[in-house]
Amino acid sequence: MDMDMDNLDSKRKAPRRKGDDRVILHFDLDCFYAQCIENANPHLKSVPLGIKQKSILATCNYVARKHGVKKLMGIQEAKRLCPDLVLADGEDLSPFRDVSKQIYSLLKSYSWNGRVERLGLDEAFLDVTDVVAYNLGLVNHHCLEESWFCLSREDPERGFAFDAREVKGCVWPPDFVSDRENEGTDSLRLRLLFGSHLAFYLRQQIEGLGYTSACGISTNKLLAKLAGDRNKPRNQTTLLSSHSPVPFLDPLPLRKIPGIGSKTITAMKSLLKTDDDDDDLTVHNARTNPAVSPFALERLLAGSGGGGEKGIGQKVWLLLHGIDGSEVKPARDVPRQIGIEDTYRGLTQLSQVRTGLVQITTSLLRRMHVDLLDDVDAVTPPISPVPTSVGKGRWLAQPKTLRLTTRPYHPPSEWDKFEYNHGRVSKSAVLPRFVFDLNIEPESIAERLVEGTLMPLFHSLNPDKSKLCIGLLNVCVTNMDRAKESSRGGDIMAAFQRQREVEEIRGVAFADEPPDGEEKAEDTSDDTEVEWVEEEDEQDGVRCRLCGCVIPVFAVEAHGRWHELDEGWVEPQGG
Ligand code: TTP
Ligand code: MG
Repeated sequence: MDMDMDNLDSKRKAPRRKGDDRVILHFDLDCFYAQCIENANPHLKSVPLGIKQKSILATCNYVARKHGVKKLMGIQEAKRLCPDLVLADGEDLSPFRDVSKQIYSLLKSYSWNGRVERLGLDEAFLDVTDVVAYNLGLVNHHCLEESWFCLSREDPERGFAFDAREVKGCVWPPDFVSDRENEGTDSLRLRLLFGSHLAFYLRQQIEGLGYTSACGISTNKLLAKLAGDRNKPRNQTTLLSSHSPVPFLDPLPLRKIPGIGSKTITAMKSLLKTDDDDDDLTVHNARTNPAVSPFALERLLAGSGGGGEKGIGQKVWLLLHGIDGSEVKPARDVPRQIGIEDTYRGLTQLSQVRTGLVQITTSLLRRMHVDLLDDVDAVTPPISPVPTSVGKGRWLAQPKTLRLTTRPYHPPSEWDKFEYNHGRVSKSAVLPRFVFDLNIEPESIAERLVEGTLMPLFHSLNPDKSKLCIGLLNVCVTNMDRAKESSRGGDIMAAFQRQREVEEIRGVAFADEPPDGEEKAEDTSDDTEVEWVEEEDEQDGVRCRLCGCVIPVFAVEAHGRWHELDEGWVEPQGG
């Protein structure tokens, strides 16, 4: 044990940087929901605009931000600061998801290695190491100002002209001076410089769709994301510190570091023996304090009661030094699951539940058409005033399972007693096959699904009708059955049918319509959702266990829903 301690404590030395050979871009759309609404209503672009969800602003445009209005601010406070604030409803997330998918598809189309990872609805990482390396190999070092950036290996004319003497956009540190004479032909600076021009080009393409963005360019995901935050909106920042990112990170509040959540901050405070406000606790405080070491962090975070995974101490220590080896995950053309939910101020009647379920299920079917059909013409254009009617196209994947989740309503007076997800329960059933019939209107399918499957699931989750008071309904399809490669050019539905027959023989149950949803249902207690914790020092807010942000109590629901948007694209927590 002592040997281990010595060994680990010797690692308190600043870790050596390795893996600076990547070029990673991080895109973050500016005031995303607000831009979506503005594009549908261009007259709103010049006025202060807030996007309302229940009693808070999910976001606001930059005109409103000039008046001091902020994301997740209460409506009353925002109106006080900016009486002219125009409010638009942001309850229906479908338009935002549509735009998100459109922008993600655009970014994917420029990737050679398929490493395009979505983060929430409006952020994406791209690993463009290969594109940059290819272009570095082509560049004429004697005529850098007239360079050509090739976007395709097959078609040399597909690309754009650029000046390879200068980094495009902002750089950090702002006074960076390059030693061009001695840097060689494949220096870190040159690679990042190429990355900056590609980032600018991609931002212009996104602007072609009507959306401005910020971008960070660096050698890993952590640094790219933090670099992009430096100059917002409609800008980009390349982190050029060739020796160490430590001076870039040191002044940042610890809570700004992705991967450092509330548990780590609490552990850090106990090591530093401080009660300082989280905003005052910087990376520098943590990194330079002798009490903080990989071992000390491991003991607190992974040891008994800590609950973190093994190696978390070292991981946090590396993050403090700007080292993040995590890969940009390959893009998936089909999400793992698709879920839609809504929150309510206590539904007490079964008829209200049924109406809520039909609404959610109709949105879910529309979402399945957008995400799972391969015919782009089949879907409504983003922010269309006309809802999608019957879809066309072929299913890329068909989910096999339908899951219903409910949670009781907790009035604000009880929020100090219960965690956000207190009382959350789930049950699943086989997803009936009529759902994939593209000749039936989604509304009719939704009605049938609610009557035949979702209401029976609801009854089994909430047997006591006298105590009915529902605060959340979530309907989710999962367990994706992908079309087989061999079916390309053939009949995809037939391929699904064959696959199902094979699986039936193996003993996997499929039913076109379960006669009784309850009978078919299985318990899938869902512990992968957002968790919230009350902390004594946080009088005004609740800390999110996922991202570490302190959220005003009234904004908890909206923030929780925002995390749950990731459901379809992000690995389950701890998974
Ligand atoms: P963000 O990227 O955090 O915010 P933003 O794009 O509005 O603004 P910025 O220019 O600072 O990037 O989140 C993206 C969208 O997600 C945002 O438009 C609204 C929504 N959202 C929520 O609904 N709840 C939340 O708690 C947060 C943080 C965002
Ligand atoms: Mg954003």
